[in-house]
This record gives sequence, structure tokens and C-alpha cells, in this order.
Amino acid sequence: MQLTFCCTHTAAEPWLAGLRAALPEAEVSLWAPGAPLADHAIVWAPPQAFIDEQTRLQTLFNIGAGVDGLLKLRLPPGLQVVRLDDAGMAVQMAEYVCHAVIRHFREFEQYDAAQREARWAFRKPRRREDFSVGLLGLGVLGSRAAQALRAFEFPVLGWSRGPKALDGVRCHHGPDGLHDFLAGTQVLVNLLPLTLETENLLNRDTLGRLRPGAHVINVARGAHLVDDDLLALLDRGHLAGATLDVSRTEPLPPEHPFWHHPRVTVTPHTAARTLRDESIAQIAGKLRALQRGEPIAGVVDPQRGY
Ligand code: NDP
Ligand code: OXD
Repeated sequence: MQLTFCCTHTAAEPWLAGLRAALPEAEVSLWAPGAPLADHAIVWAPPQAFIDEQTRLQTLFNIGAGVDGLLKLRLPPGLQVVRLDDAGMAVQMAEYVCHAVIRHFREFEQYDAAQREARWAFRKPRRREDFSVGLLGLGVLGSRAAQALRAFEFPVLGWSRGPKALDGVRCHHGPDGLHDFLAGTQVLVNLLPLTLETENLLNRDTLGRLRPGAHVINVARGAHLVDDDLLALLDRGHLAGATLDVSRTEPLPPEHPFWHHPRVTVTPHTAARTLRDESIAQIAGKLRALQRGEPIAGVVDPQRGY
């Protein structure tokens, strides 16, 4: 079995060493233009030239959960795309989401401000039952975040494409379920894949339907959010704050108003990082399953876009 590695913005050597150790039966090499043809590839943001040259590939293993970038390339029909499912990302995402929700709920920003003024100032406890958290996307990451939020006894709502049943979560689905979901949400967490259907979904209309004083946490993709609509709703007071891990252009340009907005928190696309050892173990397990002719998880449906 020939494996090729083509991941931009990634130090290749530790991945190559890990893949060789996990799959001693495979020949693993770093792709360069003109390289021999491989059977399977491990990729992140490969150039179109890689796809055009590697005409024997059966599978592209994406070393991330989101495949929106990969699906923008011209891929030959029949080339299977497999994403990471969890591989250590779900618990990181649950940490990030719970931290952001609890920071708003317990008003830690106000305590930080009080400390800067040496002020010993209590804030009135908020009612947990009023602080409902709505998760857009109840997949691998969304369902793990829902479970973690339930452990803190927040009311949790979720929205997915098809119907779902998750313990303790008020589940909505499809376009018809969106308005009720939004109307019941105090903190909106976006964990949708970026597809034709979900692009620009967080806009003036949808965000305007959230409860007054709502917070928005975007941990999925920047192109889900219409930046100017978020800013207008923050400045009008309908939204109380936003935590943004992703942006339309990454890195977020220095002149972007999100950097200095008093009610926006920006982090550098770090909510759930790809973990090398866990990812290699998952990819090796899937390659072996494919060789045995067994089904694997995380196969992307190009029609749905995730
Ligand atoms: P999954 O594919 O497991 O879950 C996607 C969820 O979104 C599913 O519940 C799906 O519904 C729902 N969904 C998709 N399209 C629609 C739609 N049109 N309407 C309603 N619901 C929809 O993905 P993951 O949970 O693994 O990852 C989610 C995203 O998180 C990734 O695509 C990526 O963009 C982002 N991400 C961000 C990271 C970061 O560090 N900021 C790190 C990793 C991922 P259904 O269940 O019915 O199919
Ligand atoms: C991913 C990401 O999709 O890092 O895995 O955003």
C-alpha cells in the first residue's frame, strides 16, 4: 500500500514518522510534484495540482473535521473523502464551549473589570433555567458539547438536518424547526459544517430571532456568519456578546472591527486542534478496516457537503 502525505501549514516529519510506525506494511512518502502515484492520501488544504496528478487515489483522509475547503477542489468522482471524527477534538470543543458559556453566565468579564478598579462587587446570580444554550449542529462535536453543558444543568436545545434524540436535549431539525430553536435560545453555539445550505446562516434575520441579550459563539466556520449583521445587532443591544474562534479570512485581518469590539472575544481557530497521535491511530484503523472490506465512519457525502 502506497500512502502520500500532502498537508499545507503542517510540519510533515513527525506525521511521516508516526504513520510509518502505525502502518509498517505501508510505504509512506511526502508528496512533491511528479511523485509516484499512491493509493491513499493524508491531506490538509492540498493544491489542485496534487489531485490532478495523483490519479490512482482511492481515499483522501482529511486531518480535520471540516471538509469545506477540500470539497472546493475538483475531485474525481469515486474518490472517497474521509474526515476525522472526534480523534480527541470533541472533548476540546466541549471545554471551549463550556468555558465560553460559563464566562457569560457567571459574568467573569464584569469581575475582571471590577478587579482592574480594585472593586469588591458581587453580581446577582442569574437563573440557570433562563440561560438556554442552543447548538446548531448535533454531530460528533455538537452532541459532545451538549452532553458537557447538560452536566452543568443548562437547558440545552439542538438543531440538526434530520431528526435526532439526545438525552436531555430539546431537539429541532430542518428549516421548519429553526425558528422555534432560535426563539428559545439565549446562547447560540454554531457547530455546523460549512455547506451551500449553511453559509451565511448567522445573519440579521436569524440572530435577530434570538432572545434579547443573547450571546453568539461561533466555533465552526467564519463564512457561516455575516460579520456586519452581528456588529449591528451588538451595537443595537439586541446581542450582549460574541465569542468567535473562526473568521471569514484567517488570520483575522488587523483592521477588522472584531479585534477591538468591547463585547467580542476573538481566538485564533483553536477551539479543537487536530491531535497528531490520535489522528494517526484513527486513520491507520480506518485503512485497515478498508482493506478488510469493512465500512468506516466519517465518510463524506459530497452531495450534502459534509
Ligand atoms: P458532523 O458532520 O459530525 O456534524 C454536523 C452536524 O450539523 C450534524 O448534526 C448535521 O445534521 C448538522 N447539519 C449539517 N447541515 C445542516 C443543515 N443544512 N441544517 C441543519 N443541520 C445541519 O460534524 P462535526 O461535529 O465533527 O464538526 C462540525 C464542524 O465543526 C466542522 O464541519 C468544522 O467546520 C467545525 N470545526 C471547528 C473546529 C475549530 O477548532 N473551530 C475544529 C473542528 C471542527 P445531521 O445530524 O442531521 O446530519
Ligand atoms: C477542523 C478544523 O475542521 O480544525 O478540524 O476546523
